[in-house]
Amino acid sequence: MTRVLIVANRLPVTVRAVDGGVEVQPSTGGLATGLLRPHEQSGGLWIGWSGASEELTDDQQAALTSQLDGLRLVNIPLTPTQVSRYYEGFANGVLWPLFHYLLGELPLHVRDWDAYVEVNERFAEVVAEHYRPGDRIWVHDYQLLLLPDLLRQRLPEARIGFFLHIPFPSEELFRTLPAREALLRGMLGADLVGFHTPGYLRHFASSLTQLLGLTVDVDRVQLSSRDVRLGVFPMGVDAENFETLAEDPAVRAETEALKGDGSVRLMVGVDRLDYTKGIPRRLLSYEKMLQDHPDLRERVRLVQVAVPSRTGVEAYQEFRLLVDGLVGRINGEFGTAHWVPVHYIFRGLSDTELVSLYRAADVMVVTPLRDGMNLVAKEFLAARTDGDGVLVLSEFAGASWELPEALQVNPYDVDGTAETFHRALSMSEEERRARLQPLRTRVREFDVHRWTAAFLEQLEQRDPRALTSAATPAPLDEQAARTALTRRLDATAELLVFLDYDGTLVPYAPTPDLARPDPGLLELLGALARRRETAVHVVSGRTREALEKWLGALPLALHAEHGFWTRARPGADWVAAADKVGSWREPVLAILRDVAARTPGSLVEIKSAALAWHYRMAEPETGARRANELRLHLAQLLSNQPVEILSGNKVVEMRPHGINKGRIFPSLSPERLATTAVLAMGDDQTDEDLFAAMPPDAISIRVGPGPTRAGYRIDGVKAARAILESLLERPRVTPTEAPPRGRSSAAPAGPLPPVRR
Ligand code: ADQ
Repeated sequence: MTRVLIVANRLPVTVRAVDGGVEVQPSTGGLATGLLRPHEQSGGLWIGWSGASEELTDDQQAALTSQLDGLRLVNIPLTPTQVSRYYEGFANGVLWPLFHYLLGELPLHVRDWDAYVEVNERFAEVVAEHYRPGDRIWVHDYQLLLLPDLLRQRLPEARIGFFLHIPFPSEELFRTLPAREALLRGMLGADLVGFHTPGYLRHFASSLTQLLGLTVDVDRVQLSSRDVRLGVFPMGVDAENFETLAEDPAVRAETEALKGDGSVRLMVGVDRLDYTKGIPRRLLSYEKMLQDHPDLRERVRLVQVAVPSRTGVEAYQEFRLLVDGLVGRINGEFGTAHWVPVHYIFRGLSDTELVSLYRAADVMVVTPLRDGMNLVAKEFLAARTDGDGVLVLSEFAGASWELPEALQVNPYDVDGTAETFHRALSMSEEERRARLQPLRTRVREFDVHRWTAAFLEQLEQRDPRALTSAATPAPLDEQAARTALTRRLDATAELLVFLDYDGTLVPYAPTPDLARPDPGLLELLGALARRRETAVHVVSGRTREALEKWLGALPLALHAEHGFWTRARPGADWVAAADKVGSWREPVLAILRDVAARTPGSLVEIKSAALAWHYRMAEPETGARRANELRLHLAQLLSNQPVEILSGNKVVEMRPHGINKGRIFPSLSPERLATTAVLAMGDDQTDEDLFAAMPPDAISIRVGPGPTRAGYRIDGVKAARAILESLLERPRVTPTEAPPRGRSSAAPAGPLPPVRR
């Protein structure tokens, strides 16, 4: 079986320094349980920090390593400074509150970024040291957002998955982070990025669009050399284990003891003591319920368990005092000699204690202000083999979209939550059972093992639409393109060059009119066209007028509107490829004008044969959405018309059928082809027609990202121009196998003789 390398901030153990050595205890958290199976079955490694923050002696360190080795765990020791800056400072002090929408908990001045980078790099080094080809790497959570890309740089071929256990916040909030772009790029190093809910995936996709300008196609992001898939994998619990525990005699006995004679109803809350979990507002709602419904006094009890957590972070120390104060206030105000309204436990519970509470609860209250998933809610459901009990669940817990039959509350609405608490306590047994049953079924079906398997299976699969699929070999890089070009030039006598304009020779400008050629480009094209035995064609979607105005004086062949119009040489007439067909134009133009009016920053371009709607300056998400709607609408409208709908780079274009850039390639005899080097460069979908029409020996180059049939890919306009310049550095020499010079001066046997001097 393929080895899985699990990489998480923490190893699934607790380490304690003891006299003369260390004590290593396995931990039983949700993540540890879920991942233990692939860890054991795949024979892989788990790489992370042991949690020991104090400096261990050399002997203790050696004892620790040897014990961890036996469990196939690899420790990444952190210094006390790293713990305080990377872990408590940046990960828990900045990312944690921000990703949970709690900006008020952020420090005024964020200073620990460098420590976060340093530790992520340290993780990358250790993982790379242990990596063997064929291993799958699965990186976990917000402490390691940079790691996927750091690994990609070291291990370009590795299959890397990343899962985020906490929410991914809305783009509006995420963008407040100074290091926002670096964090997104870090995550994009993975092949598969997983989230608990579709909402988090949407927020991430929208951040990629708004902050990095990337296009996300539902669940896939196209980078220049590979695709990244996005997926939703709601994490589950080990339901079977909770069911077994629930039937344990010790649990049954404890449950009976907790219930007593049934005269006092039990509400239960179980959380880490964390400000995201909503404990203070939960207490206020409970207090409000006691105020509004005095009949409940002495007849209800809230058991609130809080495990100490992140006690080194200042915000958590203050938070503890707040909770202590509220508990004291409610107990002081409502308590009697016979009754304590809030039973507060500040420690971790054993499994038996925990499951007994789940079983004894009349109402389980899970009301976080924000929570990636929340496993407590699912553990409660799994434990309720008796089919009874009510779950009150915050709509801001990731679990809420999977558990709609729970009583959902907005935890910020203290009064509303108080009323829901009351409703939960008053619910009939029939309704309680009817609601619980589907919830339990879902928790049993989608348990933690299914979660792990689903993620790993998807990581294993190749995306059928990916650029790197076996059917289309991945394009080679700039260096390979140059080598191939040199080799081809050495073996041939003539050179034919086909160049797209926008995005290839000049960068995109806010409006089409602003993308005029700079003097450097004019000089480059002029020199290239004057190169011996060389013909240069510029083939663009632009109008005749634009090309004539900007490039007309150069000795180039120009092709406007994707090859609808052609001008063979300066001063020659523009020739149309077909009659202008037009019955579809008027209604389409009216639609485009309407869309442009409703989409600020977009505009309509009217060409003689084609119509285009450009949305480069529109707000990216609105633009992309309108483009989709437009394509769908036009596809229906034009289904029986001789019109093609094209999606270019931030443009939707309609043009007569059969007119595309591919048609301009002259038909050359096989002998002529053998002695002609052909180079084609373009950056968008319309250039794919050009590449498709190229002979097998041609060097076709895609400029920038996107799926392509081209043999090579380069970064952008700068690289494209550099390739053209390199042609000038290689003066034409007649190779021995090339035909005599006189022959090459004859016009090629095609409709469009290349321009030559
Ligand atoms: P957490 O924030 O830790 O996890 P949660 O999902 O509720 O939150 O898991 C807590 C775990 O700790 C549960 O297994 C629970 O049983 C246990 N626990 C809590 N209080 C306890 C107590 N007093 N005694 C003993 N055990 C206790 C992060 C995200 C979550 C996400 C998980 C998994 O914040 O949103 O669900 O990761 O992805």
